[in-house]
Amino acid sequence: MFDELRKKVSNAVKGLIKKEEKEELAATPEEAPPKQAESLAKPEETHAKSIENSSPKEENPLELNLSISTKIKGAFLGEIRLSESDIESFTSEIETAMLQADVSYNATEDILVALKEKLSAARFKSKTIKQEVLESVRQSFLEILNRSKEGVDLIEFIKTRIAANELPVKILFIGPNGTGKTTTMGKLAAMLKKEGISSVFSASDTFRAAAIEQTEHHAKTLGLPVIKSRYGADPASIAFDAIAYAKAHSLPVVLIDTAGRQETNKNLINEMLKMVKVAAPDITVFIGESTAGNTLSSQISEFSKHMKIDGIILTKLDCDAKGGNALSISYTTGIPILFFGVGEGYDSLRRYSKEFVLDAILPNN
Ligand SMILES: Nc1nc2c(ncn2[C@@H]2O[C@H](COP(=O)(O)OP(=O)(O)OP(=O)(O)O)[C@@H](O)[C@H]2O)c(=O)[nH]1
Ligand SMILES: [Mg+2]
Repeated sequence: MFDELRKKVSNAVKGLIKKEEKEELAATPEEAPPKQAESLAKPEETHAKSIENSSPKEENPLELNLSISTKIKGAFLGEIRLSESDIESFTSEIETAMLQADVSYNATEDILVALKEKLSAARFKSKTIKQEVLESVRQSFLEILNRSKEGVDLIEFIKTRIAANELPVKILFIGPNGTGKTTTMGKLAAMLKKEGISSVFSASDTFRAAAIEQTEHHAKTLGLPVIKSRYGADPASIAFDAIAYAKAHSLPVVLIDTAGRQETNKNLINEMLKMVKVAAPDITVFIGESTAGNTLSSQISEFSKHMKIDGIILTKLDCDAKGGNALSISYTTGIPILFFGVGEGYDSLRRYSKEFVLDAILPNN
């Protein structure tokens, strides 16, 4: 996940630094004779090649024309201030990388404004410029993540409700077809179980073939109860029964599966609204697959026109080399990400955190 974006950010920084180093060496022949310059440049090139993973195109991604004043100041003061053209070239490389990685246009533009400001104001030390530039990129990305609403900590929320004896907590899983709703419901049940919290499943997808059996399978594997009916039955009435079961058996959580639906299908959206009315979920989670790219935010926005969505779980991040959605989806939709799905197993649900996203996107050296 995030591999493409990380590689491109890494290339952009390396391109900037490589050029910077060459220019600096050229400007101080007495301090850095040509032979030494060559031997200094080589390890960097070799290192860059090995990281850039063999694509000849990516070996020298940036051709920056550092201004003469940049290199002279850098050479004499040991301090580098990037010229406007340096910054323009570098940020346009970052911009392309972000857009290609499915980061939304608005988020990209806002990140670039922040980044340009930071780079213009900064005085970099020659020896640590790479780390310092990367830190500027990290801070700019962080500012975008900070603008998103904080999501509820689901586990803490449930624990608080248990302590207050306001039960059961009802969690509804919605989203388009095949995004991972049922699987994620199973993963969440497993995570809760590890915390000592039991759930009951509501097999409210009565539409797709084998959907009920899929939920039953999770229930059996995890040793949890499932409330089900026949195919074609009213999904809302199954949710109603599951809630009654939870109350009768003092189970703190009801996990309600739903059939996949497109936001354009009026009948299915109406069916969903009935479910929301009957079950009155405490938390409605939109399950979206990261691989859906830029269509994901419009799907979420369309769904949220009909019902309140409390959080997003972004699945299949393990299958998505781009991963840019993780950076911008909350920014674009205004709805926080709660978890990432990073595989098919029960243990492949990761809690969202800004650090998790930044560490995954940015090269660490
Ligand atoms: N690699 C990977 N696969 C996932 C992830 N989450 C779900 N899947 C797989 O995606 C496929 C669809 O998952 P489901 O849970 O059936 O999706 P759904 O949204 O319930 O599908 P419908 O009920 O048909 O709308 C299954 O093969 C899952 O194993 C994930 O995070 N990573
Ligand atoms: Mg399903």
